[in-house]
Amino acid sequence: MNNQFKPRKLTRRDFIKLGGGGALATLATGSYLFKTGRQSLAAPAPPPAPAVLAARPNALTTQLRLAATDGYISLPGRRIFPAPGNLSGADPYTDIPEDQNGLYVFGFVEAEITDTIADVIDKHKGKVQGPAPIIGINSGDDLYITVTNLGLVGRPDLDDSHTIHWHGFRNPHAVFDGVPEVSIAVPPARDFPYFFRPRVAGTYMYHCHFEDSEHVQMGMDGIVFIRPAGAPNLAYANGTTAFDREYTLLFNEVDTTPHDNLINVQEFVWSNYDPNYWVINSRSYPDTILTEADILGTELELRQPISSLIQANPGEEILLRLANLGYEQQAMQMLGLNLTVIGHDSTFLGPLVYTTHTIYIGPGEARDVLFTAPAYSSSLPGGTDSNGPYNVYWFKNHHPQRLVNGTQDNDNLADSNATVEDVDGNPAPVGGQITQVRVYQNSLPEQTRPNETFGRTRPPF
Ligand SMILES: [Cu+2]
Repeated sequence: MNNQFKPRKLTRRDFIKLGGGGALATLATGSYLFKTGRQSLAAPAPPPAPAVLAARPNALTTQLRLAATDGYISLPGRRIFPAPGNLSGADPYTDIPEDQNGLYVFGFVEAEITDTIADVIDKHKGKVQGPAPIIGINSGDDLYITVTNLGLVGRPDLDDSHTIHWHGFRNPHAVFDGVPEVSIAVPPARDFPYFFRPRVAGTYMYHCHFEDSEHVQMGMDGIVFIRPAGAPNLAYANGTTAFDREYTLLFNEVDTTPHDNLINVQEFVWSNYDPNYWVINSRSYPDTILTEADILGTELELRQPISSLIQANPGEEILLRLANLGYEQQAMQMLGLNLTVIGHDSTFLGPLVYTTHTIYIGPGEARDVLFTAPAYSSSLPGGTDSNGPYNVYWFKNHHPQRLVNGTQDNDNLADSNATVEDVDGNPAPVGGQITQVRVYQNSLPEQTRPNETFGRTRPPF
């Protein structure tokens, strides 16, 4: 055993010994072998950890399938149907009115693992949703995700591949990391099975990494989180992180120009990126506060099903899993409630946990935030929905120009908003990255899954 091993530089002769081949292949192989050799000589590795790799009696295997496709989402001012509350028998994917102006996007939708590729194409091609499905998994379980590329209905001339990259995940092998230059991308009408064994609890995000500045802006992103093993109501393996309800909120900003250019077969120069929508879970206010029951039978149920309304009973601990896959930093304020930030980028902050009203969250960053729902008081601002009376607390972007719909930065806010309508066809003077916390009088049932919402927010109840 040689513990005195000194690293040495790879000489030209070593390099040649490692194999003739093409220059690129030689370089890659050489550098890999060099590192391996050095490691084993310097400190002989203990035998591979059987405790982890062999029997894991409590481990579960989760199999998912994500179909990558395109289609349209609905934003205030960019409605597909003039009155999205009522599809009135129309097929929302084929009976699109001539003057429709929904937003052309790419995305991931959940598909049946047992279907053939042809079946998945039949069922899901062109029927995009935003954002991608929420994925939650326990630490130590095995996760298989089959990505199926359905091709693009709106741009049949393009043969873009897709991948999934689990952002921030300690992936031991590049092949499942989704960076196409160093692994595998999935071409149209093909499947690829990704494998993950999650270990470190926390909130992450996943996105397509193929031509990523375009595909992420086009909508190929979602939130994935890891629960500590055996502790479904803890954010991290620490008793101070217990919660009663959880909500994933994915922040993005949207520049509609590259979306419009893409469907109209035009180039976009990304240095001209100038967003005009700011969304939470692909919805812009007032759509952000709609519950699951509110959107039944509407185009939002089909296209943007994940609510961003936060509901609570007094005294409950509420976990917000926040992630940003836009290209701007956002400052999200909670007016009137203390937020306890317990995690940054899937890392428990421990002694560094802090209390604030404003969450600063940059591109590719995640935050885990807890707050305690306060008592209900009839003297505080609020209203009544089908769950009964509630107090309202606003969770909003600090930047007033990001509380608009369809407005470029320097436009006159009042003028440009006059034409933007909410789901009922009424003028919506405020838009963008703003949602509500509604605290009721103990009228909410228990949540059975993240972002589950209850009741209707809009009369008639
Ligand atoms: Cu993609």
